[in-house]
Amino acid sequence: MAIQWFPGHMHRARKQIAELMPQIDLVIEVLDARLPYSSENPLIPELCAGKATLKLLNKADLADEAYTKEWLEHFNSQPNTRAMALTGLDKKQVKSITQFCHKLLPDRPAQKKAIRAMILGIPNVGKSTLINSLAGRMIAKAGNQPALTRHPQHIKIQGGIVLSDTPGMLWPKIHNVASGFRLAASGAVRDTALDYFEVAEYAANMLLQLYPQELQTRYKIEQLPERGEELIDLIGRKRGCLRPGGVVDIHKAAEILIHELRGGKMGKVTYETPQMKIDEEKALAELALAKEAEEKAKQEKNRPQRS
Ligand SMILES: Nc1nc2c(ncn2[C@@H]2O[C@H](COP(=O)(O)OP(=O)(O)OP(=O)(O)O)[C@@H](O)[C@H]2O)c(=O)[nH]1
Ligand SMILES: [Mg+2]
Repeated sequence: MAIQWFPGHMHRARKQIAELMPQIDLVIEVLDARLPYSSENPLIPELCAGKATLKLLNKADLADEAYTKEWLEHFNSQPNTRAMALTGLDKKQVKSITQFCHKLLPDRPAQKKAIRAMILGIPNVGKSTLINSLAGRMIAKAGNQPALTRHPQHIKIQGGIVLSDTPGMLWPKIHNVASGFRLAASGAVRDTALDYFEVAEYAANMLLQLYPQELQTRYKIEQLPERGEELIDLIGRKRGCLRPGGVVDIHKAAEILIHELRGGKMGKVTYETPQMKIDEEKALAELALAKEAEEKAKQEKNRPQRS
């Protein structure tokens, strides 16, 4: 089942962001460094209409450094955009954001008027934490739970910048099924809105493909299975998640895998690479074309025949 989570408060947030946008000089889009492609909100280009954008690849402490480097090159080659990777909990790293903001708006007269920047991003990606690190005090509510911030909030920070914190936002339809699973695995979707086993199965397959050694070390497995489903079963056995009769409690095992992945227990793990983005977008475009052709053929078939 595809992942979808776009509750009422996100609809409201979308409207509020659109209303505030004319007063904004700069957009700071916070991405998750582990999934920079899937955490890019497709509503943002339309909401921001050509404003200068700073892409922050946050939670870099949890991501694979080599892939983060590749992703930064990818984003920095886009027009009117700068990207940087950081750990929002690290106040020293966060301080460099203000310099980046000034670099993106070089024509703005320095001390005259504060830069008005809006922080946007998916739920639980670390927007409020960044604001708190920048402000040097707990000013925005932050915590490990998606949809904690419910209303936009404006905060003046040092360096001539006023920041708006906004509620985390997903989008009405996540077309790429794999992206939906990565978002869910990262913690961007309320747990009540997802099937843990399906998400864990996706994550297990992803780890088998990209991080087999880390899996072997973490779960002390000599011979890895081929399929995610078998891996979850094996983790369940290793961790004693057994129901009466020796049957593995796969939901418990799935929970262990997801929590340990989110908590960085397997080391620095990136869920997707720039090459995966290219391949998946190509496959999605082909699928859309095939659907369109099928639709056309159907219409042709149903068109009344002229005699
Ligand atoms: N490991 C790690 N955790 C982080 C980082 N930044 C934030 N977090 C954690 O991520 C969780 C979510 O942080 P928030 O700042 O509340 O996220 P948010 O984007 O404001 O979330 P919503 O308001 O729910 O959309 C918290 O538990 C933070 O401590 C980071 O760079 N690295
Ligand atoms: Mg928040």
